[in-house]
Amino acid sequence: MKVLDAEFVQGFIRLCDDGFHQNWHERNGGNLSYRIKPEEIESVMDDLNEDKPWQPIGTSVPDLAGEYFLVTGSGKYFQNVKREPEANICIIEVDERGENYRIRWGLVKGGRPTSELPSHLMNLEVKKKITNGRYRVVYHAHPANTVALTFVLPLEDEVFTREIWEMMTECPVVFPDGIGVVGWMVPGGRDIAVATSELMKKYDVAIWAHHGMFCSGEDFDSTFGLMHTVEKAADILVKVLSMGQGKRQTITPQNFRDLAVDFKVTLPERFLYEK
Ligand code: 2HA
Ligand code: ZN
Repeated sequence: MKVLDAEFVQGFIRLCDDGFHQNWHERNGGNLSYRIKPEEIESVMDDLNEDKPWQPIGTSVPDLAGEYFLVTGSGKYFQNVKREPEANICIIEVDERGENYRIRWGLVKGGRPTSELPSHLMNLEVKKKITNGRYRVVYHAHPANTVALTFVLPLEDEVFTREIWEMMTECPVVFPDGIGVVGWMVPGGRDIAVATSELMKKYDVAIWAHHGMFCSGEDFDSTFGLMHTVEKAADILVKVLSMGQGKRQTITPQNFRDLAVDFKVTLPERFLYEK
């Protein structure tokens, strides 16, 4: 099969296009990665090349050794992925030590995988381990309301989780484990990758202060839906804060406990503090 005919590739392209239309991907902002299933890579093997050199990942991901990933290209625009996928995304193979990668398909006009490859692969490695291989998608975007909140809320997991949960009843059902936050860091390197993958051990959502958000999930729909839900709640919170009078009423800690019982989710008590 041709790579572009594969369902996982079509799903990847659709997420890029949907994200662009949400206004989350100005210029070359954001990046996406997908850990390809063995039967999926097998189905497109005839369409892969083998002439590109091995390059260092910039970090070490031994638990991803020998696996294949579909990722966006560094400096490429989400806006262009649907129009010209073979020039803007690529399939990479990770070597047997988990330290190097090579391009096996795509980026036909040149380029490298996403500048955030260390963060993507370290997050995918953590998620593979703790979900027994279920999670396959890591998505990074620059949604404006979530970024705006990093200028006015304390950069604490408990506060971000609680304030965003309060904005929409379904939030704690969609992400019962909460949200992690890191203070401002230089993007693109190993340090921010390590900090983010530490958060991914506990959460499916990590916010980078004054920059953007990372989400992880089983498939494209659930990962995009998670980003969408957090950003929608952040949009409401920005409106509430902008109205200037504070909250007159809200969802209380006991309301969350009642919700947890009926919806059969566990909500950690550290997020249900008295204010
Ligand atoms: O430009 O979003 O974090 C791509 C990015 C880097
Ligand atoms: Zn970014």
